[in-house]
Amino acid sequence: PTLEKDLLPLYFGWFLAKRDEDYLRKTSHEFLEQLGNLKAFKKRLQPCMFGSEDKHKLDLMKYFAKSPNILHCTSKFCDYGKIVGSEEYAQQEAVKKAYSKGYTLHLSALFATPRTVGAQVELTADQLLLWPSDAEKEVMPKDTLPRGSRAHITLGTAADVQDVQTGIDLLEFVKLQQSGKEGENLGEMSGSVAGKVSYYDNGMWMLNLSQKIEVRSIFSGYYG
Ligand code: ACK
Repeated sequence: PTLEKDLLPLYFGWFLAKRDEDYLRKTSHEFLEQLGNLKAFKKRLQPCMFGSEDKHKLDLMKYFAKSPNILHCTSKFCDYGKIVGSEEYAQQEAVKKAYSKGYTLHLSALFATPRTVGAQVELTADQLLLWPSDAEKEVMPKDTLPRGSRAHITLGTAADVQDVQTGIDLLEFVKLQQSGKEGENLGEMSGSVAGKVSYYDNGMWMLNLSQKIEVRSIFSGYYG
């Protein structure tokens, strides 16, 4: 029997190798711990923001209650083919060729908002070939943001927030940066999360890593 059509996954993306996934989860915890302990962070907490009813009991790890089972960077969300353009995406030569191949992802920043915590992924030219041309427009139709600006790894979300929000939050940072707002420089982090911390209002924090984190990944589809 011949299959008429390939099965389409829930999404295509880069899936982190186990050891690098473990390392990134640890790094994420370190980021949240240092952020929670930052004087400037506590000072700028709005009532109830980040579950801060009691400033002395603030626990960001608890606040970001959910974390994806498999850390990944989504390239194309297909919803098993229900999303328009999924079939076309899957049929692209570049996508077929890349399937099951190894890629190194470069993480340039970690960020936290009252909704999500994530890593910013800087896609290489090779990786951009697998990036849908409408990914940014989908979220911000009125803006022209650089291709690949939405590329991210979701590290955690607040209790009632969906994973898709992480890329939307990242685009909010990028949009502010594009309009010349660099954020308020409010200190530094050290160790595995060394870098400068910037604040962008409304509880939006970004750590620009002084050294990019590199993680190994496999480009594939998730069918679960
Ligand atoms: O963290 P993420 O990129 O956000 O990884 C998950 C993955 O697909 C499985 O749910 C992402 N996702 C969910 N809905 C959408 C959507 N409408 N557009 C783009 N990505 C999505 C989610």
